[in-house]
Amino acid sequence: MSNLSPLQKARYAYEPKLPEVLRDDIANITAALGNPTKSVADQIQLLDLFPLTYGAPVVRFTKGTNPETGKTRKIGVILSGGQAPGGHNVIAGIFDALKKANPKSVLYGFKGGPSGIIDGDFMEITDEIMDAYRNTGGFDIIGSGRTKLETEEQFEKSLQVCKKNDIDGVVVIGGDDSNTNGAVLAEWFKKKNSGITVVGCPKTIDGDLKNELIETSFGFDTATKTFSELIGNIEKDANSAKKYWHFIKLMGRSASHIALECALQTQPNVCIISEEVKEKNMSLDDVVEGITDVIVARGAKGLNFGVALIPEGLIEFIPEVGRLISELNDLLAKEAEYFSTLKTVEDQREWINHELSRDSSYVFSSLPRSIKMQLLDDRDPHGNVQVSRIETEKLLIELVGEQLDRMKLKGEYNGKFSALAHFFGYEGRCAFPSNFDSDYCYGLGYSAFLLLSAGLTGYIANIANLHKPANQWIPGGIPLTMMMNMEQRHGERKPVIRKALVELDGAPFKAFAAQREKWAVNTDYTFPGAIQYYGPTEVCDQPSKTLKLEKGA
Ligand code: FBP
Repeated sequence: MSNLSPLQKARYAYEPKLPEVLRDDIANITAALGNPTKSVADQIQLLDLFPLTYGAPVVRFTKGTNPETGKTRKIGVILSGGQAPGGHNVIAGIFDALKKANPKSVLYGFKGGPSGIIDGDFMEITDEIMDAYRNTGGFDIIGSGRTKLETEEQFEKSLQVCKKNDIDGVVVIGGDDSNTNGAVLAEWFKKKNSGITVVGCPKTIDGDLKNELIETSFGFDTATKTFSELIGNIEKDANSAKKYWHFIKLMGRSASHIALECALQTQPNVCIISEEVKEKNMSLDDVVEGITDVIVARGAKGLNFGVALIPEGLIEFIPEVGRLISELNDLLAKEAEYFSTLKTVEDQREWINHELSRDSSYVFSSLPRSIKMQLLDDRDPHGNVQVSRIETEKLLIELVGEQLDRMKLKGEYNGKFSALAHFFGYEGRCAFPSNFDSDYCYGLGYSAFLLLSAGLTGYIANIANLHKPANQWIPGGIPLTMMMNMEQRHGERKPVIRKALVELDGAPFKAFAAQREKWAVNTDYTFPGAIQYYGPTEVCDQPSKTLKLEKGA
């Protein structure tokens, strides 16, 4: 192929590093079962909803034999939700483990996300196809999608597709919502005595699919390294030109893990952490004032430039806006049909204002027109506001600018303020996976196969000890129900995997909080540079700062 870059060719040849136990002959690995588990909350409701898969034990792979490993199998894999670097390596891990266990076994890829299993749209992944995607970014091998598997009709169709094609195992590579889908599908397949098992893999650049057992979701490492490279470059530019404030919104949905990790890597002047905004009950005015104070303090030192990181979910965490969004979510879910009959934006806004509570109606009216429109945009299939489409960075530039103008009039500020808005998200989702993500994902794929071959269902593949070199990693599986609780979605209580938000008493936030005042007024930028794939291990194989701090490494 002539359109291959030299790096792409080199990455094809990269051999991901596996945990020690997975390096053995696949026939010599078995699943050791731990104690029964329970969900993080709402145990009674969840037991009721998942009577067949609830409470299964945690699994660890060890030396031993599993007579089922060598069975001829047909496995189907789904890539679900937003792209995250390393997805192709999860598939490569499943593929290699499956073929090592039995070369006659077949791996199918469901095309375009969960809709592929419902519609029976799939392709066989051959050696040739697999080799063209190893260690590369993107989900283009089979495509991805955001269809939510939630109706009995969809489950039944998926079951028929698997039965018709003798598929005995399904791997769902996705985030919290997609793995919730996986758990529901596993329960359904079991209820139907189908013998078809389902396991998940923790994917999302957002880093919010983690808990005390899942140390990180794949893709977070590469995406944050990519964003940090860009932020570092912008910091260099800001410090060279000394004339712009750069407001950079970073993907991550509700959680601020990405913003926090990038702040730890680049030491910007401002980084807002949504979880802190909520905890301190800060209003939009408070957030604006906090940023303005830094601009004024720097201006007083003649530093009329800077870099501010804004997590994309911030708007939801400002308590008054959060309440507004939650009312809007319920309203738009319950009255979707009526809302769709309102043809003009003015009609929509008038009706919304009328239906909202008095406080939310006031907040809604006070927002700029563009933000109002973005808040009324379609929800994603899981009922979430699409925060990537809300231009919070521009809103903050506008509000900070107005505040500085008022201060100028009163003679309280005489510096300059010229701001540029950026949004980094899509830039990082399909980068070549870092060595960490390449290795981690390959191990996850391997583990997913081993869970299926042990006959386990309703699990998520897991690797622990990730702050150590790959040979010391500990692979296994966690029952999905263990991570679940009940939440309000589309106006109803639904079982979902609990999102991990930034913990304000966690080591990463504490490390940031201890230094941010210094970073605000000084110009202490650090320049992580581009991800390195070849070279010394301390340059190429390091996990994220968040992971290291969380593990006390
Ligand atoms: P997942 O939760 O599916 O991993 O997606 C992550 C994400 O990149 C978010 O950070 C972002 O808000 C969203 O996807 C954007 O969605 P879309 O790709 O549909 O624009």
